[in-house]
Amino acid sequence: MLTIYGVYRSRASRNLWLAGELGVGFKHVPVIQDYRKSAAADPSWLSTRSAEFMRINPNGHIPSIDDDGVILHESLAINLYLAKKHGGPLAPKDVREDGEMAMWALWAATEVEGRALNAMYLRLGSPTVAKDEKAAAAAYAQLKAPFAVLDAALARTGFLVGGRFTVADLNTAEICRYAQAAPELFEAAPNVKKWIAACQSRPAFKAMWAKRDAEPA
Ligand SMILES: N[C@@H](CCC(=O)N[C@@H](CS)C(=O)NCC(=O)O)C(=O)O
Repeated sequence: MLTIYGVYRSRASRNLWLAGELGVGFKHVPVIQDYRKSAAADPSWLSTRSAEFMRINPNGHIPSIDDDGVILHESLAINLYLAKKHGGPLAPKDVREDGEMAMWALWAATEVEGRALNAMYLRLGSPTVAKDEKAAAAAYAQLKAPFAVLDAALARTGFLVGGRFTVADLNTAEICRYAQAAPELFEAAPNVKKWIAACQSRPAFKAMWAKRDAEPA
């Protein structure tokens, strides 16, 4: 049995979306970020720093999974593992595609994720960051170059690996989602705009998103 730890309003969304794509049954344990534990829908929800969850993930971060005793952390690594375990079109068909999917996961995490989150907090504000539109615009400008790289990669087939929707698209789209408070970035990268719309129109994304919306903000 697969258990996914982490509320929908977290990077666990990546794993919850993928489980839906794969049609894999799972138990969901809604562990919530410690800094917003007052938003828990139910007092039984664990927080990321609770002793019980820290025994699962000593980093005190969500998501984690327990897949029949295989305990993994790191949302993108979890998705690469689940895709390979269950196979099918989302998974790599050979070692070359495996390398390409790992490359895109690391690319999105290192070239896009930190910048996109920082820029989003500056544009929209967060519990710890005050809104600052000038700083937000400067932060979004740092994403122009990686978005141009992504746009070029999508130009031929509209997907990142193997000419079909795979876990590489899912992982990368979930990270690029953090930049969607900046429509100007997507206007400048039409292939990225079309690709993320296609990713987010998938039934499994919509099902995940509906559950995320139903969670307390
Ligand atoms: N690189 C990790 C990042 C995990 C992470 O920072 N998760 C956030 C939620 S999206 C978290 O647990 N924050 C709560 C906390 O630090 O207490 C991954 O992709 O899984």
